[in-house]
Amino acid sequence: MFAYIPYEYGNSKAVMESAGFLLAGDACLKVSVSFHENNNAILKVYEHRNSSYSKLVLSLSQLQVNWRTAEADISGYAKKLSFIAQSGHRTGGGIAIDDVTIETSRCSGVLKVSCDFDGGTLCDYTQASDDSFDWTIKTFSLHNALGKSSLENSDHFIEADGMSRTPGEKTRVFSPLLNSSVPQCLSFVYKIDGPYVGILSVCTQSEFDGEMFLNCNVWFRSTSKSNDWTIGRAQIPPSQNFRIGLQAKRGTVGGKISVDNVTTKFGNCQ
Ligand SMILES: [Ca+2]
Ligand SMILES: [Ca+2]
Repeated sequence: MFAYIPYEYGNSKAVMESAGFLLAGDACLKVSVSFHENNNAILKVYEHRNSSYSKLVLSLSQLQVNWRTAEADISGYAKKLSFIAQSGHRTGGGIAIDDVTIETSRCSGVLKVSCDFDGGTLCDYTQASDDSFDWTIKTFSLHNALGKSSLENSDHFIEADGMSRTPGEKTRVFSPLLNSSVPQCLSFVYKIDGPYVGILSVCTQSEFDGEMFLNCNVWFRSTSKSNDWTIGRAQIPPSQNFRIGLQAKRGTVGGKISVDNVTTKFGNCQ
């Protein structure tokens, strides 16, 4: 299904309503979404509980051509969903959706961990503010993507540039809150420009008794194979109300640490 935004339809919307349904309890909506050539378009999903009460459950606005599965918690009182494609003030392009499912358990949040950064977005990751610099989204040049099949269609990645930083300075991005009763394997590709440039770590951050605990020993490396793109896999233990973080720490030499194609799956890393 594709909501196309024609030339004359700025600031307008297309609404699609589901059939009515009854849920036995809280549920999880999953929908595949792809944005085409319009960085003002927004997809919103509302749950309707009765004729006078509806609630926004999902809002996506990132320009991302690659299909991505989004998920949203739905209350057990929901009886209908509506999908609203808003054009914003720019015209042209549109929003495509596919594979709409409702699963009868709360969302795990795990889907929000996967991000390929393509289209220049951090997906659902956010920059930490208690660190000393930020990851930046960079565009691939054809040259550095060549010969790396896992990066063939990649147009963006994230980079921690330590050139103008001092040793020990750190930058982190964090996933949204996750709940997982089973282990998961986080996989990604990474590149560390040379020895002593720094350390890339996978962290978990959780709240306990009102205090935040950060553990960046989940996985860490100070080199990548031939200083080039290398596959990394980090085993994430089951936990409640936690975030996954990617941290780069500047070493004694200025250089860049890069990450792309972050995905996750349930189970142990092979
Ligand atoms: Ca930061
Ligand atoms: Ca990418």
